[in-house]
Amino acid sequence: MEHKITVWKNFLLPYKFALDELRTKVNIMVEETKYMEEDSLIEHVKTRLKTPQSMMDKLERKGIEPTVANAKANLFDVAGMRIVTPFKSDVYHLYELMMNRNDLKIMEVKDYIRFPKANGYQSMHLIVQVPITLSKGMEHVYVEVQIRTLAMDFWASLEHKIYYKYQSDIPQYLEKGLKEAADTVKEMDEKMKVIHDAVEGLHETSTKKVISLHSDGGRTK
Ligand code: 0O2
Repeated sequence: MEHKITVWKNFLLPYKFALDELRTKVNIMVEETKYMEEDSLIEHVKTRLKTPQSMMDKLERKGIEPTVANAKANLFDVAGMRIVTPFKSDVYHLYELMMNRNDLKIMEVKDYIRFPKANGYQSMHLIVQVPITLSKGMEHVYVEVQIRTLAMDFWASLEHKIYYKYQSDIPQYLEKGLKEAADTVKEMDEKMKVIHDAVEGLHETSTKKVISLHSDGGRTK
């Protein structure tokens, strides 16, 4: 048993390094953009490594023998990074910055923002290949990156809690409530962006849009 745990711990080490490397690269992208545009592209970043138990469970669910070799070949979310941004446009800006780097390779894109899941879930998912240099040479490690706005993240956290509480069998009234809340999230993200752009004087049209958000034509405070 002791030996088995050591094997899984050693297996996880390159994934930890890949998260460290990717975090540095994201920091550089964000700092550089901030220097040029002042606004920060991100609110916060969280990383996590799957536990050996959850990797074994996932492999078993897929009908695969739970070994480290199989985990390496079949699991692309052993290392996960969640980047939370203020606005939807920041999600796509970050995605573009990542795409344009020649030290990262985007292996898969799932755009649940343009195409939300049936339950209302919104997020941009990327599988990113990150190169790391070890004493034995270079390795390419997969990291699952989720990029979403604060509002989308708020929704996803609550939905996740409910999903686990009800063991995926969510009562219909809660499902309906979550779907409505997801529509509100979408609307809020759009409104906040319009207001932000108007304040920053980015677009004349944004100012007009903000005025039209006020039922009284924006004449009263
Ligand atoms: P954890 O602990 O959050 O990582 P797979 O990658 O094989 O598991 P799939 O469906 O192809 O399966 O992956 P997808 O769609 O890219 O989603 C994987 C992760 O996205 C999930 O990880 C969640 O973190 C998140 N996610 C996907 N759909 C939803 C959703 O409807 N609600 C919420 N709250 N999160 C979602 P895990 O594996 O669940 O666990």
